[in-house]
Amino acid sequence: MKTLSNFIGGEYCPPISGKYLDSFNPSTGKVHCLVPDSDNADVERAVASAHTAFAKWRKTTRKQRAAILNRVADLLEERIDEFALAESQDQGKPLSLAKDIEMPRAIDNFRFFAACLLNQGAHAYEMDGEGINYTNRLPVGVTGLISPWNLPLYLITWKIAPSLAVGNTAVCKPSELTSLTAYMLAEVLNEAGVPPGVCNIVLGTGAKAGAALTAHEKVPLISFTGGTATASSIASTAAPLFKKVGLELGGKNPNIIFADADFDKCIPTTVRSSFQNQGEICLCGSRILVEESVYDIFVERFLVAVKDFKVGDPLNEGTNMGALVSAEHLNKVRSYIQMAVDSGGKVLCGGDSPKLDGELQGGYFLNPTVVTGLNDDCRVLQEEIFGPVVTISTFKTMDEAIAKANNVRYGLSASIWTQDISKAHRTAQQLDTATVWINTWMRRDLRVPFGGMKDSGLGREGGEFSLDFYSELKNICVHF
Ligand code: TXE
Repeated sequence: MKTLSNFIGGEYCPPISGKYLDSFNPSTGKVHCLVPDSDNADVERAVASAHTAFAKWRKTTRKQRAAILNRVADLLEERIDEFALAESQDQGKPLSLAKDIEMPRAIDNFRFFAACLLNQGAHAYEMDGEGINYTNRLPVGVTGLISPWNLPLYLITWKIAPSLAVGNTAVCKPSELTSLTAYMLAEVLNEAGVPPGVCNIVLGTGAKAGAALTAHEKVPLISFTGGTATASSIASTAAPLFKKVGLELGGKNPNIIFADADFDKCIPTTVRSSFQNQGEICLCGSRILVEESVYDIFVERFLVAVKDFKVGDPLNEGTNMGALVSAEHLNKVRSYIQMAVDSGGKVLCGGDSPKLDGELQGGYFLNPTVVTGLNDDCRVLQEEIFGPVVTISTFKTMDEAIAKANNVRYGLSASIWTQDISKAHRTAQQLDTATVWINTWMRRDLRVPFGGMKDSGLGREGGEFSLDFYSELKNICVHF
């Protein structure tokens, strides 16, 4: 069993209190590493280290910073198998998903923001021959980066790369449930030449380490990805301190399937958008809305495809879905299935756990679950379940589909399936979500604005939007 430590000032250090938390392998239910239960004192040390390092790091050239970020990417790539295995064992996700999609995306985060940095220009505003304004991006200082457990390395690197690129230093607080790959990243950062103190990692709970970081007066920016309730508490701490805050939160994303959809493409993608990573992705399409005239055929074909989506040992090549992240989360997801039954819903498949052998019997597995027959205002269709549970309901017209899609407090993403291009655009324009995919799902381009409307978040990140968020814009006006 591994005992993890914090990473402060370029060194691994145990929590000052000497206390640790158990971290479980979700596919066996056994403790597989001990995570520091860091508190105020550790955060204080990390912020002090980041603060000292900022003075030098902010003065490095863009070329120097880009070279270091690219080196991080290269070293991660060399160790991709090791990182993918650790991520799978720590989070429960299929090894193939970690290796083929998430680790490459984590690596891309570093390469992408290194390139962004080298390519960025400055805006200038001429004043009719009288003078000119030009606008600089300055680093903000020590950034607090708080990330969740569903895509651990991918989401923490999505924050570290742009923050460091701009010239900030960072104190990262990964989820206490999945700290292993962030801990391993520390070694890569050192080896790549990230100077001591530029990127610190404090492990522990949100209530202690996360809250201390959020409240710290020397941390002027907080980037948070996680649940809406936590975000509300972070926002209320940060607002009176006038911190910059970026919040990427949950979703209750609709998949709108019109009668003319190309089912050969729509069905497999909708199965993935429902159940990839055990449904533990904020972008999962958890509400499937199908045009009434094709409802029966859609459900029939969807169920056939879901039966082929294999749940089991995350380390097996052919596994599509692994274990949920924790026993507590599994219970939460099960409680929504029970709620669906109690509310008169019909469970068409799933709802139970697969029968697995050996050590896997202790894992937090759940079969992909499809529910129909619920009203739109039922909590199962309103709240983020964040597990392998989708509902299917019907609509008759485009307006009804849009009204149903928008009838939730969330506004993260949506998918639309139709071969009628103008209907697709008209629908997309009217959806209250920050991202709309047409005839696809989760096709990411790191340049585009990413974030959420309504209760799905505040602000946008990605490309130039990240560079803006992680910096202060300064305008300089020159009179001719
Ligand atoms: O996340 P939390 P939880 C949703 C999903 C899930 C629900 C709750 O619906 O079921 O949120 O998940 C840290 N101050 N998403 O409770 O608590 C915490 O330690 C500062 C959607 O596990 O939001 C972790 O590092 N930090 C989502 C991070 O916040 C605090 C991904 C996220 O944990 C803190 C995950 C505090 N007071 C869950 N309390 C997405 N958008 O993808 C906790 N943290």
